[in-house]
This record gives sequence, C-alpha cells and structure tokens, in this order.
Amino acid sequence: MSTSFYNPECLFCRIVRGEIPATEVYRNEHVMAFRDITPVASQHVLIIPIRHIASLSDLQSEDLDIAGHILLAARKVAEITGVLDSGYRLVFNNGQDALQSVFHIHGHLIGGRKMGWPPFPGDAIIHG
Ligand code: DGP
Repeated sequence: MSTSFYNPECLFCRIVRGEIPATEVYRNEHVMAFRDITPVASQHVLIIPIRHIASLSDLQSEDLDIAGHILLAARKVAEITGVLDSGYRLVFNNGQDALQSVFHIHGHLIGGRKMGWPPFPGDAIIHG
C-alpha cells in the first residue's frame, strides 16, 4: 500500500468523509466520483480513490487494483452522466508541469462538448 488511508490535511480525503460538501455522482468501496467545483464542460466529474494516494507517481505495483477500479468507475460515471456514447476525456494532471493542484489522485472525466487536441495552446508538434 503506497500511503495511509486518510490524510486529514487533504481536501479530497475530507470530501470522501463528508467533512466538505460535494455533489456525489458515484461511489463504491474503492472510489468516489463527484462534480468538479469549476467545471470546464457540462459534464466534469472527478474520480478519486477512497484511500489517499497523492499522485500517479506514488502508485506502486500493489495498487494495481485501485488503478483498475478508477478506470472502471470512469466508465460508470460516463454512463451516469450520459456521455458514454457521445465521448468523453479522462485526464490525470500529474505534477508541476501538468498543473496538478490537489495531491490526491483524481481523474477528470470531461464530456458533453467538443474538445480540441493537444490540450494546451500553441504548436501541436514538438520535433526532436
Ligand atoms: P487538478 O488541477 O488536476 O489538481 O484539479 C483539481 C480540481 O479540483 C480542479 O479542477 C478544481 C477541483 N476542486 C478543487 N477544490 C474543490 C472542492 O472543494 N470541491 C470540488 N468539488 N472540486 C474542487
């Protein structure tokens, strides 16, 4: 197990416990999904492990199950929010360059609008 179950300093751990309110979309014994407070699309849901793991970089081989549960929950959330067929994006911002701001693993499920690629402004192709 990569880290402790609950980190009282962690915003998302506190949401899991109901200490901070959030609009829950889905929950099982492994994961919780709730609406992002600053949505970028009509459907923007964060999918997190119940257990505190700060980032993807902290995942260990014994966390294989939780990694799978997050992906399966994303599929479930896509179904619940009505974007399973229209399409959606699952984004994990990890670390400084990716602008991760909350250090408890979370996948952003974004759907209900057309998106662009790449997910940053400027030239798409970096050579060399
Ligand atoms: P990231 O930048 O990838 O670490 O995304 C963190 C997201 O968390 C960001 O899109 C806004 C969301 N967020 C921050 N604080 C809260 C909160 O208190 N409640 C909810 N529902 N979402 C939050």
